[in-house]
Amino acid sequence: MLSRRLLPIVAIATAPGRGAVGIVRVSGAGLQPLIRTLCGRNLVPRQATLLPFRAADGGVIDQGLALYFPTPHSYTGEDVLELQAHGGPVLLQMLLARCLQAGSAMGLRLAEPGEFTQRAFLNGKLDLAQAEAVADLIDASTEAAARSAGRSLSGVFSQQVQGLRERIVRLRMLVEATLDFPEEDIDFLQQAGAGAQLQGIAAALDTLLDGAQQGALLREGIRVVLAGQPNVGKSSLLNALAGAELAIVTPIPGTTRDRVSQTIQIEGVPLHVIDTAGLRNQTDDEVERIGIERSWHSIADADSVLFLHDLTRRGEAEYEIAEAQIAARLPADSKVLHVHTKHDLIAQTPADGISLSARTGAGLQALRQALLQRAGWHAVPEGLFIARERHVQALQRTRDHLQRALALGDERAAPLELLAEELRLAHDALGEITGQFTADDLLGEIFSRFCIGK
Ligand SMILES: Nc1nc2c(ncn2[C@@H]2O[C@H](COP(=O)(O)OP(=O)(O)OP(=O)(O)O)[C@@H](O)[C@H]2O)c(=O)[nH]1
Ligand SMILES: [Mg+2]
Repeated sequence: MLSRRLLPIVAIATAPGRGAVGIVRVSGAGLQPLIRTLCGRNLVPRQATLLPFRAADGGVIDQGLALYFPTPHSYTGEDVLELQAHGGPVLLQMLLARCLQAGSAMGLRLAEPGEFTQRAFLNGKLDLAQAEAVADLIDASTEAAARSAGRSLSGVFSQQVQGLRERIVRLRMLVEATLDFPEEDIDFLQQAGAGAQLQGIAAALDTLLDGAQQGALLREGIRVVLAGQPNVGKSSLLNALAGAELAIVTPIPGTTRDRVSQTIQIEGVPLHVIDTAGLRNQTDDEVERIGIERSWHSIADADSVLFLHDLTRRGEAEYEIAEAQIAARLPADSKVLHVHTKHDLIAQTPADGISLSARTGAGLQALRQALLQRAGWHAVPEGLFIARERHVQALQRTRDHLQRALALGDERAAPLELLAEELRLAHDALGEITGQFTADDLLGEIFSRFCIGK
């Protein structure tokens, strides 16, 4: 189902900046005339040819490799031309401009972000979850995320979604056949094992949802905010977790003003740690006041808030009052993890929360594990795939419809139409993941987040 009416597109496919090689990529229908203009000859499909890239006046812009992938055996499914030149930004802009000029008669234009991959999707080269995995592979911030994006791209996730959809289709056919022939009754469904099938599907969906939640964690990571009074050791903890001197540490309360953030990883899960200005009510310093305001914004956005308490100041009246004031303003308990700092100075610790020392590193490992556990991460099963929040939500909706279908199955008097409808909705929700049932505006949003040239 090649969409012939799409005009050809062109973009620089390599990252901006200087490099050994830079690639300009063209995709569209009927690229041969353009190839003859740019390369001065026809190209043998899928064979690298060293040749000069010609300017309009016949001069040579650069010498490099040209590659031609005729439809349908290309990334996009259309004709694709790749010009591999030297990786200079000015040179690549010249080559791009030359392509646009040579292709103007055929309507060649600059590609939008993600447009090559969007065409691959439209031409059935990739499904939507695989197309998203392309972007996730490029954006992966840890090795584990990159590996699982690779697995999603190769179709591991899509196949599981597809397998479940097929099982739901078979069940729907059974239910709808019963609807069409009212003389068949519910007993017919029972004899055909519909209930057991539905239970099997629901169980498989739960496993897939769990995998997708893990995959989404790998992709999105966890936002952790370090919060507490001035001088409790927030910046020291950030530095200890990151293993680098990122934030300034001094004995002066109110050292940190701006947010300092760093992405580290625990077992491959990206952890976005944000150090904030110490929270206090009174300050004459305008900069610190703004910093504190930002701290509260960061806290509101966090997945997890580490509320740091200074063991050396426990019991001081003024300190305890301020602690209570902060506690009252923090979000729901489930988000907050209590951390007692400077354990190297004070051996005795409260029973709740985690005690640690940024100075010696004691307790850091327990903190890392607690963060992973709170985020719902469990031991990495082999064959993990990357997933997005969008996928998790679609799977949750599928699960809701399946649960409702199960409940209807238990009620003998429930109308079959309702069961059929829940199964249809479950089927559609699954189809959103791979793109069978996806609104155009959602597609636009997904692809617009890609980089140009992909
Ligand atoms: N002994 C000991 N001292 C620590 C530890 N963590 C922090 N400190 C000291 O406590 C003081 C304050 O540390 P910071 O990390 O700057 O505290 P902060 O919470 O970022 O402070 P503000 O940025 O002012 O809000 C510094 O003198 C640190 O050296 C620790 O684990 N053990
Ligand atoms: Mg600080």
